[in-house]
Amino acid sequence: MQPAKCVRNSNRTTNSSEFLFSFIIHSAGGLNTVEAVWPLPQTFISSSEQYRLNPQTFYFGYGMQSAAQPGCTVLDSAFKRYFSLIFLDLTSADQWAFVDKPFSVEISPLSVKEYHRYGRASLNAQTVWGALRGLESFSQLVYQDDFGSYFVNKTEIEDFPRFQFRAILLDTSRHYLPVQTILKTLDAMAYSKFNVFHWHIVDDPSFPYQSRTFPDLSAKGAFHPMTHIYTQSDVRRVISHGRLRGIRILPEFDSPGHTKSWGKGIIHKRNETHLRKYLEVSSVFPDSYIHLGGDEVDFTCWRSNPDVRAFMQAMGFGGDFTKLEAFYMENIMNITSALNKTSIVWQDVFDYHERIPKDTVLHIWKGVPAKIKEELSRITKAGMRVLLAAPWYINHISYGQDWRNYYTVQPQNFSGTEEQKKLVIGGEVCMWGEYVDATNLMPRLWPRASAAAERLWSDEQQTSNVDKAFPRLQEFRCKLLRRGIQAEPLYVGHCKHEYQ
Ligand code: CP6
Repeated sequence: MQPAKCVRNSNRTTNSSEFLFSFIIHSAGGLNTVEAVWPLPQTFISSSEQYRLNPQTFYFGYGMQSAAQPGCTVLDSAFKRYFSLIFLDLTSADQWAFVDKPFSVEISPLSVKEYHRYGRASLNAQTVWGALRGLESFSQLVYQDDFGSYFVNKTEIEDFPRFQFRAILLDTSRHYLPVQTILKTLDAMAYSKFNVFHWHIVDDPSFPYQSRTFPDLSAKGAFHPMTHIYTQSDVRRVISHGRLRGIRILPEFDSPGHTKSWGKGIIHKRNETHLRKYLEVSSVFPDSYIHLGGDEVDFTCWRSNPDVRAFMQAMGFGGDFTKLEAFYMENIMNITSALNKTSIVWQDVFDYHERIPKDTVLHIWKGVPAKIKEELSRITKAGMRVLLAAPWYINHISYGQDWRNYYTVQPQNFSGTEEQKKLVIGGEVCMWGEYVDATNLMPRLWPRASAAAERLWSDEQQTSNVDKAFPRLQEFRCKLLRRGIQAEPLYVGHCKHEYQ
């Protein structure tokens, strides 16, 4: 929880109100840089006027008019983080005297003209989350000359995200990912302005989540009951690390399919177990969304079970397993609603269900491009919101520059009304874990996920040329290396700061 020091939505982890941040840097000087910010801001006006930053005197501060003030931990800690990221090699810091005015951050809607009196660089945002995005952009503008001095060019940026949901899925069931690896991924997500971490935490192979209510699930279902689990304190660390970076944690407890690992430690008391399970999930994870899964239900399993068949007879479902699936999903979607949370489910659920709560989000994961468009039309026509994952299976790899495919996706290019298109709330890069663990996660994710990040953040028209994006993404990848992210190369070339 935040003290009153950072009013305006800073307590909400759910509403990605990152809208409208802008900043202006005034200066006098010489050199030039390319459009240095990834993903591309909505408005970006830069000049060759150069401005020198002195690490001895530079600081981030709150504007006098700002609704956020010292004590707002989200911004206090972001100031520290971005100071370190900008001045990574402080040991060789400039020694000469130079008096900077502060970089000031305003959290309140002021008009552009009012910035000037606060200093040479000022950032204006409607929420702390918007301010975080602005700090990221500012940090990407700073560069060093051959002598190690820091510079920023005079720049004006106005920015906001095209889509409110910009997610990355990690799968911690096929392989366990150490908490450190997850935290590092959250760091890198913030660099590309992703704002949702979809934690596909359990699945068939293992159940690493250590439940308060049902400790046997991980005791018996994890790869190892002590070393390959996420304790309650691990989960809290992930949530707080994400929150400080403006990243919501969306937990997925996929069922009724993909639940083999649950079998070892489950308690067989159907209704009561259900409620207690979702009560725990809804209280451990503060986000207002819960992902319920609902994909790829294998009916042969149910068919093989006499208890299941007897239950179906009693319920009047006959031999129709889709009715049983509908019954199950409706049950857990209603429990989720009763707990004041919104459900996200994989698209399969749409096919068998008439009674889906209206606010449920359908998650598109399958199909060739033509089929995906059809599905987007069909589901949004029913007035349901959709989240698009299918074009961004980043766990799939091939020789060459497949980031270009991720970049050229057009999430709203399907037949439908403007109203329907608005129901596309965003997209998700999926890293399914069958062939991925901590050894190869980072280079597989970055910078390929960043290509999708620009599609989800930036203006469609301004980012329609993939060849123009190439040098910018190469440059951004070098920035990731400098920050210690093992991002793989896009093609032939070198970076000033190679990965150490
Ligand atoms: N695991 C779970 C998966 C997949 C899904 N659910 C999946 C399978 C094939 C493809 C993409 C995703 N590995 N639990 C489906 C959402 Cl191509």
